[in-house]
Amino acid sequence: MLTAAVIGAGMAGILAAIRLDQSGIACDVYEKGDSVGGTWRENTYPGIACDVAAHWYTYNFARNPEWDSLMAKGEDIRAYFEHVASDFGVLEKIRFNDEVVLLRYDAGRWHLETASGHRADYDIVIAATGVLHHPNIPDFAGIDTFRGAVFHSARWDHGVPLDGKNIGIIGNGSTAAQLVSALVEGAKRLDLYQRTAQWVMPRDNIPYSEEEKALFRKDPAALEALIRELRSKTLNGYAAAVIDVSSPEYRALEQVAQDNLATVKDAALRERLTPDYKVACKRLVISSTFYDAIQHPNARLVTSPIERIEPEGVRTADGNLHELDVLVLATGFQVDRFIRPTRVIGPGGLDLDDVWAEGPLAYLSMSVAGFPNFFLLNGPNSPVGNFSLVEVAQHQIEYILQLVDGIRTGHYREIAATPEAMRRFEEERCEAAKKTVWVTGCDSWYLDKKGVPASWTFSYDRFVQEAAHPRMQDYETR
Ligand code: N01
Repeated sequence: MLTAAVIGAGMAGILAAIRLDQSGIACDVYEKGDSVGGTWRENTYPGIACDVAAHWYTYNFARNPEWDSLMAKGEDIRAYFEHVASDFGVLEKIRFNDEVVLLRYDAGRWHLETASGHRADYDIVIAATGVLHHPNIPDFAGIDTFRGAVFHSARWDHGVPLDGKNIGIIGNGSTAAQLVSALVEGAKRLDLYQRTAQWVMPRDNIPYSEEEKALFRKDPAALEALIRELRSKTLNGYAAAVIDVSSPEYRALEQVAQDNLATVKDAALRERLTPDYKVACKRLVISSTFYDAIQHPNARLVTSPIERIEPEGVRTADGNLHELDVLVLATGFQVDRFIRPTRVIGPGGLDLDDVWAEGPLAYLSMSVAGFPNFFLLNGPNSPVGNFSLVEVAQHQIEYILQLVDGIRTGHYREIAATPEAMRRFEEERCEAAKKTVWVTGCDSWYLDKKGVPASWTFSYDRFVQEAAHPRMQDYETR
């Protein structure tokens, strides 16, 4: 029986474990944390929710008729993944609290080592380590001198009281927008330190009635019809818009964001909230509450650049000291890490860190030339954006299982993308990037060091088509 190691027990790792098991491949899952859920375990900040429709953000073999509203709370999503992992027998396969530090390909197998010294060999490795995983903690001068509590949004300290406190939030991405909405009411004062204004799309979080939930329980076809509708609305609107700024879909998207901004009553505040780049160049903030929250009497938008952190609070370039009790770094993530810092050494000592020295690449986001039987879920250049990464991972695991099937049936022992396929994919991807909104004059986590979008730059349909069946001529087998 073939054996596989899955790295990470978040949404994609749970999926991989289930599908490997169903395909007759024995697998162990390695998880450095103490529970499943990945990003939904790590991000527990007040107000956390998924701005992708909850029903679409589920595995197609484990739908959940119980969602309370269009977009689910973080804790409910985490509970969903915990349930699925338990129901499908994944929990027993997981080695918790042990980080994989080394993967070395030797004599046709992957040798794995963990931080605790555990060792094991596998035929196949699937990296399901997530994208938004390693917090980006900017090096603010004086941050160590701050007398209050300071933490990153993905490392929330629930022991720190917030009610009646002066709270500062640095950054104004999707995380900060949710935080501001959740905290402004209870805070004495809430400062939002904005370096670059964001476009905000309104989306009401419509609740599902008990009747609707009863219907979804009784009639899975009705639930599937709803998911098809949610999916096509996003794919025909947002996903089509961002890859072509001259499209009618893009103009429609632009209009909604501009109309939303126009609802900010105070002209001076509106001016400061107005981005100087195109709608959706950065990932859209989806929120029907953010503009109200930032206009709340407790809220202050601070746009003077941060000069340093002092014991009492934040000193900005205009000379003002903003006294704070709590400082939250909603400053995003290092998005080019993927499986790293785990060392991955392929045949002949090829080091993944060297191959990715200029930035992470993978053929169709799943296979790296020179690294046989090593696959990634939601890897480099994978589709990201305001749509379901669960669905993306599902397409990818089915593709990977097709590649693995050739090993299982003895057609070959090893498989990896050819260097030529990787090169061609990357060239086409960079060419397609030129038409996307992400390169129209803003900085964002979508762009790599060279300013090229690190994500899937083609249509979502193309992703679905490419992921349907491997083109075997793009693979080297032995
Ligand atoms: O992080 P971000 P995020 N000084 O990278 C600022 C997903 N997500 O955690 O724009 C001052 O978007 C930075 O400023 P600037 C979603 O995919 C999903 O909010 O670079 N400011 C920016 O404002 C999202 O896109 C949900 O000028 C600094 C902010 O920090 C992704 O996570 C909810 C700074 C970082 O914004 C990341 O979102 C939440 C510095 N030195 C998140 N460094 C869903 O609902 C950085 N900033 C699915």
